[in-house]
Amino acid sequence: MSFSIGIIGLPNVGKSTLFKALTQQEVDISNYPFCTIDPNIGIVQVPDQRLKKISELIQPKKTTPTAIEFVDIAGLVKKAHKGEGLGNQFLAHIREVNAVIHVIRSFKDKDIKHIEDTLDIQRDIEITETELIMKDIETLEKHLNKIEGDIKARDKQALKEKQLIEKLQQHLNQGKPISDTTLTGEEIKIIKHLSLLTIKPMIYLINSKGTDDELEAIKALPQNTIPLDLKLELEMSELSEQEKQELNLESRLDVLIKTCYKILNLITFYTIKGGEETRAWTAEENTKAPEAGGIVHTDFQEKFIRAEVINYKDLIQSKTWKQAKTEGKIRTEGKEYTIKDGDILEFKI
Ligand SMILES: Nc1nc2c(ncn2[C@@H]2O[C@H](COP(=O)(O)OP(=O)(O)O)[C@@H](O)[C@H]2O)c(=O)[nH]1
Ligand SMILES: [Mg+2]
Repeated sequence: MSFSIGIIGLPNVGKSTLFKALTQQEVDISNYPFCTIDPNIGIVQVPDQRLKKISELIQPKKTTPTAIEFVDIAGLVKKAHKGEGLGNQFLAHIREVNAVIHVIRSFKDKDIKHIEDTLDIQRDIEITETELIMKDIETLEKHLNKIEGDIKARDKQALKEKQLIEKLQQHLNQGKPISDTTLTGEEIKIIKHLSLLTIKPMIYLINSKGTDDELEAIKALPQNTIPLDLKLELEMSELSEQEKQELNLESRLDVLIKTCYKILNLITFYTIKGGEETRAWTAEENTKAPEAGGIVHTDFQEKFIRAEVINYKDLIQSKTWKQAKTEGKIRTEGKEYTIKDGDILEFKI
C-alpha cells in the first residue's frame, strides 16, 4: 500500500521545483514494490527520528524508512473542467491521489511569467478551486442522470444517493469544496465510487520568502497553510548535511511531509525482523493488527495469529529489546488489536 500526494496549481508557481526538491535524494526503489514508476511520480522517504533511535538500539544490518509518493501534476488553466489545456488529464491525475498540495505563487520575479500577470494569493486559489468544484458539480449531475430510472422506481439506495448528492450540490454551488462539510462514514461510502476531487484533503503551500507582508496576507487562509521558499528548498536539497550545517540552513520539507501525514490521518509503525532490519511503515489510523501485517507482507494478514508489540517510548526507556522483555513490556496482542502510532511489531504466523 502506498499513499500519494498530488502537487497542483497554476503554471509557473513552483510545482516542479517542489517536486525536484522532494525527490532529489537517491531512493532504492526495490524496497518499495507498491510504488508506481513514472517520471512525474517520485518516491519520497519519510524523515523519521524514531526509526533512527530504534536502529541505534537494535543495531540491524539494514534500516528502511517508510515512503510516500508525490505526483507532479501538469499546470492547470481556467476552464480545465471543460478539457481546456491538459484539463482532462490533469483532473484524472487528481482522482488518483490521496491528498493534494496546492502551490500558490507569492514570489516576485519579473523574468518568470505569471499567468494572471499580478500576484494575488486569494484569486489564484479561487481559480484552481473553481475548476475542481465545477468538475465535481459535473460528476454529480452525470451520476444523477445515470440513476434517474432507479430514482423513479423508488429504489432505496438510489434515493439515498440522490438526497446526499443534492446536499453536496448545494454546498458546491456556494463555491465551497466538499472537504469543508462533515460527512458520516456511511455518506463517504455512498459517494466513494464517484472519486470526487474536492473531497480530498488539501495543503496550501505559499511559495514565498516568508516576509512579514506575505505572512500577513496568508493569515486569513485555512489551517494547513505552509509558507515555503521553494527555490531555496531546491538549492538546499542539492547540498550535503554538512554544507547545510555550515551555512546554517535548515530544510522545511520535513514539516510539509509531516503535514501530509496529518491530513491523511496516517501513523507510522515499525518492524525489526528479529533484529535483522528495522523498518518503518505507513498505515491509516485505526488499523487492526492483521491489516498492519498485510501492509508488511500479504501472508501476514491471512495467517496472522498474534503479534508481539511494544511502543517506541517503552523500548527507549528499557534501552534494549531483552531488557524490555524482562520488564514485561513486550505484550502479546491478537486480531482485534488496533495499532498505535510508534508501535513496534513482531508478527507471529
Ligand atoms: N525567484 C523565484 N523563482 C522561482 C521560485 N520557485 C520557482 N521559481 C522559478 O519559476 C519557474 C517555474 O517554476 P516551476 O517549478 O517549473 O513551475 P511549475 O510550472 O509550477 O511547475 C522556474 O524558472 C523556477 O526556477 C521561487 O521561489 N523564487
Ligand atoms: Mg511544472
